[in-house]
Amino acid sequence: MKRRIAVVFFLLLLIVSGCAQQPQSLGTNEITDYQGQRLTSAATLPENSIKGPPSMNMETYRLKVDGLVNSPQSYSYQEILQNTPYTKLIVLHCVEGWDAAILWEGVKISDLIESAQVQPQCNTVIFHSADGYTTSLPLAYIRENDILLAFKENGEVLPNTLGYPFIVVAENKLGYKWARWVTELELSDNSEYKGFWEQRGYSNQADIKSN
Ligand SMILES: Nc1nc2c(c(=O)[nH]1)N[C@H]1C(S)=C(S)[C@@H](COP(=O)(O)O)O[C@H]1N2
Ligand SMILES: [Mo]
Repeated sequence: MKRRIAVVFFLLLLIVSGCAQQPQSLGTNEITDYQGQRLTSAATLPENSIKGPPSMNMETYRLKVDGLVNSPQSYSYQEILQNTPYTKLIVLHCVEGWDAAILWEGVKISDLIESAQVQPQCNTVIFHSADGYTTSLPLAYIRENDILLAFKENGEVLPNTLGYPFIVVAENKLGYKWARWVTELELSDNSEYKGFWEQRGYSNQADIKSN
């Protein structure tokens, strides 16, 4: 009987301690694990952009959707964020040999371009960035894989080094397809278009081998 009381007492103690107020984090909101997988902290990534991270003026920032469209668009940062957000855990692989598992949050690129009324002959999206960098991806790949334009990584607003305000999450493609500091989505019918690294000999396909 005594033992029974002790057990009940112990259980009550567990419940009460479980209800005790948990301390609130005032520091970072960075997510470090997702569904059992360890995430890579952006702070640990090498920064290897062609000219170093550009400083972005968000007062004047616009994301343009143009090229072969009937209704060219020019969106502010806030307008982009009004689209439905999605999250995905996707690994970024750089040709330099490192990779990073990051939980991305962003909007579907297909949602952004449809309102511009894409002309039927389009097969390619060319990405232009604030540092002069360019790269491209097939339009069908973007539509079929729900490719995101991310504004958050691991729960936090993209840091400048990772492309603030926006990075293309080109899943299953090598890092040089992940345009950062994106300022323009140009719809094109040139499937042979070659961006900065592609002109210098890297594969335009850029598929990652394994995984
Ligand atoms: N605008 C822009 N985007 C860019 C680059 C760049 O130089 N400029 N580098 C690419 C490369 S090679 C990689 S691996 C990824 C991630 O680069 P990071 O290692 O500097 O984070 O960004 C890609 N996007
Ligand atoms: Mo890279």
